[in-house]
Amino acid sequence: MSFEVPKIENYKFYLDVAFKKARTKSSQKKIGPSSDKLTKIKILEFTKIETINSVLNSKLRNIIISFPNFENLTEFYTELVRTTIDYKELKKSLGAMDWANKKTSEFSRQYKSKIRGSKTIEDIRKHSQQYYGRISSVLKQISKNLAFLEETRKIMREFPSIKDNIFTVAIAGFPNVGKSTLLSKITTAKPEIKSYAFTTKKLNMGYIKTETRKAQLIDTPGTLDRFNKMNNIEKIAYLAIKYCTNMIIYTFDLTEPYPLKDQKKLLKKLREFDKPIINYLSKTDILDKKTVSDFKKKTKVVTDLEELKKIVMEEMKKY
Ligand SMILES: Nc1nc2c(ncn2[C@@H]2O[C@H](COP(=O)(O)OP(=O)(O)OP(=O)(O)O)[C@@H](O)[C@H]2O)c(=O)[nH]1
Ligand SMILES: [Mg+2]
Repeated sequence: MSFEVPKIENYKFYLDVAFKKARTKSSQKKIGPSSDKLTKIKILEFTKIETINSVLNSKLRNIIISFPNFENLTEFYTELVRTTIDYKELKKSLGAMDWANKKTSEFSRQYKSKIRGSKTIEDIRKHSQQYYGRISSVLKQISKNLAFLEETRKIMREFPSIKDNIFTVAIAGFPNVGKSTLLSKITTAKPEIKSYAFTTKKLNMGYIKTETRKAQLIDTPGTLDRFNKMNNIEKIAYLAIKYCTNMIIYTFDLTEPYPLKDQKKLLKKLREFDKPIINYLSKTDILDKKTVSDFKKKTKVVTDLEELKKIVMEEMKKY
């Protein structure tokens, strides 16, 4: 399932493209020398109308078909669509594209017929002007729908592509604790790593492979203890953990300004998902040995990456 939709422009853009192409086409049109002036102008106006109609039809149709069909989605994607997208408005907006498409064709037919019956050049000009006005007004009427579809496209662009039916592990924890670094160390993924918090703005995916099996790892951004106040990316991470993961790696960081108390609170929250959790302690290379050993006495935590991978693989065998 792909949620990649090409950029949706504003209505003026589509009018511009259509009118420009109409001018080019009509200037290239070859007309027999025997035609009188009235016939010649009619042929040119026909060419323009047909071009405008065909450009707009194809642009509007492409918008409609570029949006994925939201039926038969997995539970995760169904929830994702439901929580991040105004589905009713989306249907309405796609319906508006269809309406504009039909209106454009209708006016094109109607004005070609008027021009065909015109007796004077002035009449042709008058009908052409009216046609352009009508078409512009149709497109203007779907301006808000185009803007809504573009907003929706941007939201869907953030949807992760999480594979179904594969053992999946989420890496969770406070900002800046080293989640993406961990993903980059135990998989071949190359996520963005920065010294400041909130670096990860989309879910990063990575894979651990054995000869016969594959585990999917999701590096998540942000914290997860405030569903009602979450931004879209946090919601996506929350739903991914809820619906797609079989296991969680919780990253503790003792070098961080985030108090250990808060880090533990978040861990407790994650237990509500009722999935196996392994605790991983990051940045042990810059912690003094005593801090690490004291922490290990109180909390069951892994510091070695090979051991961490082994635990993941063992859990995968149960899956
Ligand atoms: N010394 C040391 N630095 C680390 C380790 N893990 C992460 N860091 C550093 O900590 C900073 C944050 O690392 P990230 O991996 O981006 O942290 P994150 O949890 O993904 O951060 P967000 O995506 O913002 O939530 C970077 O400067 C990393 O280089 C580690 O094991 N040792
Ligand atoms: Mg990160």
